[in-house]
Amino acid sequence: MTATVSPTVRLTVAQAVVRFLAQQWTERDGQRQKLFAGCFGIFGHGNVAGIGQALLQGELGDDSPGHDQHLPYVLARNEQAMVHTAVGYARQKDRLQTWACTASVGPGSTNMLTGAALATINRIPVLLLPSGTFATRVSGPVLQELEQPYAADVTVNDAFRPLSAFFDRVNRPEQLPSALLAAMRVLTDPAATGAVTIALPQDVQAEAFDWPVELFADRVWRVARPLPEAVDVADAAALVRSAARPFVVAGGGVHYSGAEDALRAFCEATGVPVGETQAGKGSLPHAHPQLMGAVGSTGTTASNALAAEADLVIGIGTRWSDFTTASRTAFQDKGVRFVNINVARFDAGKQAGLPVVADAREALTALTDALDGYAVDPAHRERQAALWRAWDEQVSAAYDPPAEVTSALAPGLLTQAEVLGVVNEQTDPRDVVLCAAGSMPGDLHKLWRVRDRKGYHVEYGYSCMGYEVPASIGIRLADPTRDVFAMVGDGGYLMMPTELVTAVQERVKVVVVLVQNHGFHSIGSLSESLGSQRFGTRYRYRDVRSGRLEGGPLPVDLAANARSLGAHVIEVHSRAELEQAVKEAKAAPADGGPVVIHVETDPTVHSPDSDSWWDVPVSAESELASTQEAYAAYVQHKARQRPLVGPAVGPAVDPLVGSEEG
Ligand SMILES: Cc1ncc(C[n+]2csc(CCOP(=O)(O)OP(=O)(O)O)c2C)c(N)n1
Ligand SMILES: [Mg+2]
Repeated sequence: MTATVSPTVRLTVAQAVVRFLAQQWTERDGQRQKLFAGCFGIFGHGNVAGIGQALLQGELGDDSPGHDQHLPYVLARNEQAMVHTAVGYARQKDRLQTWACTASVGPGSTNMLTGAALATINRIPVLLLPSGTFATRVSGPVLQELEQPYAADVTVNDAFRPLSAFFDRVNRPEQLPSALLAAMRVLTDPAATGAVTIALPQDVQAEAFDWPVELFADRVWRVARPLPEAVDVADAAALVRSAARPFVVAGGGVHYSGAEDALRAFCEATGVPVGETQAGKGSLPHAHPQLMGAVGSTGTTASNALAAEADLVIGIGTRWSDFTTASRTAFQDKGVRFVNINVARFDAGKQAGLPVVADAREALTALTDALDGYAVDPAHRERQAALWRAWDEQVSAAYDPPAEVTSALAPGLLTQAEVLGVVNEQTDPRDVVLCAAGSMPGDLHKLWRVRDRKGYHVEYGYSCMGYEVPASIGIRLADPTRDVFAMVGDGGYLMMPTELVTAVQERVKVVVVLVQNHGFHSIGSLSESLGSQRFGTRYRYRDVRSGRLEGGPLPVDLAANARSLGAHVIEVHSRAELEQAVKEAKAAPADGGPVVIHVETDPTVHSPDSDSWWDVPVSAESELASTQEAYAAYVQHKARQRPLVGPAVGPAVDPLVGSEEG
């Protein structure tokens, strides 16, 4: 017998990484797409030679019409930002496609840490390739090497471990195939996905090796739709049938699974109303009779009234953040139980709920079937309609404030809700609104009328200032048929305006609505409510006499800043000018690069809300009367917090007396 030798190809580790990534596909519902649209990067020592050379070789060697034999390279301006861009892209693609991100040794790599945390918390797949110092250590300590006296093998890249859904470091070429395969498994696993990190020491990247040719064959990763267990569906259906006031909380999992139609069918058949988390907003279109809008701390009066009285809550694809539960005060029925439909067992087990571990679309379809013939009381539907009408009227009034509000504004200023209203009404239903931090995410959650399943993108897992501009580029790259409107506060803008330059370079049309209010409206209000008197939250000169940050406004011109970075800037000073600016932005050329609309708002006009709560601890001891008063209010709110640990299945236990009901 002659031994068969499998053919090999000689490549560097970096060339092997690039060639492998270019051959990965995902498949769901019979549709195939490339897993990686390309690679974002900023070069320095660590990746300029290894990964950089491999990307160049791919780009120069590729003459195929679709450019799909290599990874297209896009130069970003900040490593944190390029991860945000990749996240924006992957979320818009329902997690079926993403980007790789390459960074240089040291600060280039650690700049990606915030992006890694954001991706993992939001369960969004991104591949991070931080570069490392020498595996051989012969030339060490290298420029930018951490060099810890207590452990010679620790590098700054170890900081990615707690932030990543999967981490590996390739110190030998032989380790690469298993690292790559494990990385793809995690990226394409809907329950495990997040930031996936493969640290690549700079000498290893450039090292040559004979790889089995089959490593680079096209590889398809089927994104699973796990089916629910029949007993779980039966138990969930029994819980719904026994409930008088069931309520759905729709999370991001509804979108990622493409379960919107299944949710609509469930709601229409049963009459169960729906509250939405930030990631789940748009699960039902605006004006659907069962849509009660945002739930939780930034919720609508309609959703929060129904949440408070619900005796059964069905969470779908939600991780139950404190904003969703109003820090465990949203659900006040003493026997409330939870059913959690979630592809991740980790999230399905929260609130001591009945875990239905499954794809959201599959589980909803099975539950709708199991509930055949069931519907809520007609009076419950009427109550939903009345609650929604009352809230929606408040939204209309906030979108178009009455003269007594507008006449009190200083000339040239608008209210924030008015800005959101104008953008909502002047954009197309398919356009995407985007935000992450400040006071706008809460207002958008409550007020924005979503008309398309992919029309709303607020990153509120990490709520990271600076996400907006880079993520808007990712969304636009993912779907050039939609205009993207990034709503950015002045604080958020100042954190990461730099990617406007990347948008210019790539001729990517994004519209940034820069809402200038000279500081942190959000944290200012929070500070005031906690007794801290807006301390340190306004952008002001330090006053020479008091030594405090309470002098005049700073002579900062963010419109000029955006212009200097290459954006087309429109400055507006009235509602009519804003309407015109949105029209102009929409009419701007599709490949004309970024448009920035600069608008000033009055941060003292608040949007309507539902008197919900968010738990932020107040100083228990203070010399300030404002803090003492806030602490007294805090203690009262704390008393409304519920443990939410009652078992979902079995007789209800009255937590107040500990006796069984009925
Ligand atoms: C990177 C980062 N740092 C700090 C915070 C805490 N934070 C949340 S909102 C906010 C202020 C945002 O200011 P701006 O963007 O102007 O929005 P506004 O509050 O004025 O609406 C801060 C500092 C954060 N979310 N992200
Ligand atoms: Mg601000």
